[in-house]
Amino acid sequence: MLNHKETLNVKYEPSYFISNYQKYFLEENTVKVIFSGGKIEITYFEKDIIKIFIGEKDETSIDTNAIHNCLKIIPPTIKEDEKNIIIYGDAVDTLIEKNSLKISFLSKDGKIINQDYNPVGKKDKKIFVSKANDCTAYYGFGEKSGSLNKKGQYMENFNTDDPAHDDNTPLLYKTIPFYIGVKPATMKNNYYYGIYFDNSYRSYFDMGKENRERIFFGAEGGQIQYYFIPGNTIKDVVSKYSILTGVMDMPPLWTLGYQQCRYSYSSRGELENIADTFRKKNIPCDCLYCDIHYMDSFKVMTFDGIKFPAPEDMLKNLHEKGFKVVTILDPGVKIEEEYSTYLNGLKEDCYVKKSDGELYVGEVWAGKSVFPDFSNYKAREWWKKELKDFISLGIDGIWNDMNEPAVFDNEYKTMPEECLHNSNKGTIEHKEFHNLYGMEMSRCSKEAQEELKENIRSFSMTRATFAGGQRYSSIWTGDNQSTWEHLRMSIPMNCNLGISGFSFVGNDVGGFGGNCNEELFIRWMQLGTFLPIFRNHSAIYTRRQEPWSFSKRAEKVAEKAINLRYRFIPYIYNMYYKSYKEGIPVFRPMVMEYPDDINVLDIYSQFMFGDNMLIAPVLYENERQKNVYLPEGIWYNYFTNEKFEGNNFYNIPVALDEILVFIKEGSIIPIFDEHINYIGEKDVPVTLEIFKGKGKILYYEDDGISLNYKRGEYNLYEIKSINAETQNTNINLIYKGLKNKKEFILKYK
Ligand code: MIG
Repeated sequence: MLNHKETLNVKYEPSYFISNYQKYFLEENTVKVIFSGGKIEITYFEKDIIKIFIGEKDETSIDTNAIHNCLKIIPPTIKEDEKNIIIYGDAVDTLIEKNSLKISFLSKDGKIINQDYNPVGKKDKKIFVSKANDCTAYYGFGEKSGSLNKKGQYMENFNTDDPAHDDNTPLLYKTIPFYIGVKPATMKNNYYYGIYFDNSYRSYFDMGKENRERIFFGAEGGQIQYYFIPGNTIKDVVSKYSILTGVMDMPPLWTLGYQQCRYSYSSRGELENIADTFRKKNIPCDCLYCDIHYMDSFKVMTFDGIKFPAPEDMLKNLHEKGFKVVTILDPGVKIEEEYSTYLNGLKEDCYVKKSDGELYVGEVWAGKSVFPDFSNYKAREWWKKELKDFISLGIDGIWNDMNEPAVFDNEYKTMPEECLHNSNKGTIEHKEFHNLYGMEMSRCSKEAQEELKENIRSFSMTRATFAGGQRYSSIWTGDNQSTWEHLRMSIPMNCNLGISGFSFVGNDVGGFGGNCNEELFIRWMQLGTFLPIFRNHSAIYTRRQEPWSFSKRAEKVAEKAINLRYRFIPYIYNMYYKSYKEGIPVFRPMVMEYPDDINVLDIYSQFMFGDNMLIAPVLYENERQKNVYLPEGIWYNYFTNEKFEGNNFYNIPVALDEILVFIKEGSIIPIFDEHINYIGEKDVPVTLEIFKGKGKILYYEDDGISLNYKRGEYNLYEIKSINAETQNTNINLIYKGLKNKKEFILKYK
């Protein structure tokens, strides 16, 4: 096994186990192509999602936990000629060359969208799928540092705790083996497709680094199976990918407010004092976090009796002031004779074991600890029971940390890969479950909250997860640093997470490790307004980062950024409705909105916040001018109303207390036009800011807190700005599931 942070740096090995085509036949709507060593199975699902599985003779494909929906299988139309087997789909055909057993995906007019470079290879247990490197850009790959477009890059997936990462770090906290290719076409502008490699082992993606003619991906073990997902646009592919792996639920409205965290607020007095300071200063805030020091000797599911006396009373008190409280949860359970959580898990045999059958013991904050086996249903149910007892004190959300899992006392800094999980699919080694551990833990946090508080939306945040984890939990991108480099890095990272199905995303605002400074703090808070999750967090022994920690001037900017955030909450909530309905992220790269504009393929110094807002944050020290690209159309500076012609680069002055926000012509932006200290403090009407031009939006409304929306209790309005100059706007209630209809305030800009 490799040392912590070491990568395999896999080189391509063209060892084919595929040869000698024999025959093909159709079985339960799957095309099976038999060759001497095994078989290729091709299944067409609805929307032309195509599953490819390549296995030994008797091997059957088993999906990982990422695959969510039972997509409808489409009976295929097959044609065979001397050279090829062709399977016809609605938009994409699959061609298997009998001689080489290479696979290609073709458009209906016979053009190649994607093709194998070599046939699939297997060496020992390693898998190699290679494709021609014929795209201009590759996006996705989950949480990765470095540039937006990953063409020419090498990346690896093995969930790893690495606070000191930089732009060249191949391994980070999460594993999402999915990417989108953008391939130039002749008759239209581009072909777009996604490839989801459904394998939970340590995996690798070489996007033309080793050899610029081919890309390859593969894994250390497991099965060769991937889904090919064609689409008309990048958005279309992302949407289809989220049919395959699931979407997030509607978030509780309060989670869109400002969130304050610190490692750690280490006593009840300190936490309450932070709460009071927000209210005294009238700086809005919805949520405070308790990091590890709230626990008694770092024992999960406990409060320290001396530093955090009467937690129920504390939580009640904070609730009355309009705060929600989220507590951190680590997977490691301290070994201690009188500790009930430890004993209960032991009694029910819920911990991960070593290959010799003894419990695996690893050192974490609590000292020697054992680890719940989240692969096992019974263990998850036990953990959820412990969690429900704990949450019932009045806790509002769970922050799942250290679930790569991270451990301190061996050179791998994680569980050794030969440890055994008693999964419901049978006993499996940790090397198979490693990348799934965090996701299954975060799933428990969601389910426990929802089982306990019937009909109340849950909130979880997790550091480690896997493809499909968006169904269970929001994420933050782990430990970053208070540096300009990390501020910049967060933007392409969030963009690629959005493309990978994760919309509910945050980065530690202000930076976690190291000391922040005034200017960096100001710029990061300004960006925070436009992060899907606006959470400020900093590490123990570093400079504090509450809004008032730097200077009067910085406090004013922070306050302005937070107030702007609350102003945009109705807009943001509507963007989350898109994430819930269609898997489209809140935070998007320019290329997602303008995929045919070659100027934006590699732009990540600015981004789209929903459909209509273009954000150009300052990302360099001392920068007071920013170079901005505005794509086609007319744009307005949100604050000054200054008009700009698109398809142009501009150099725009931006003072220390400003961030550049552009609104597209014809936009309708729903906002709260009143100061509130927290969500639900009072009823605030929704104002529609209507910009010049024509446009329309769908406006979604529900109670923001219960699960009733899943039973149809919501309203949908179609709002059409027919002519902003003559103030002509139509509002139509197109779906009514709530008792009352909303009265909007109209404000023409
Ligand atoms: O070893 O709980 O990423 O957000 O403050 C560090 C303490 C453990 C890592 C998390 C960070 C959190 C910290 N945790």
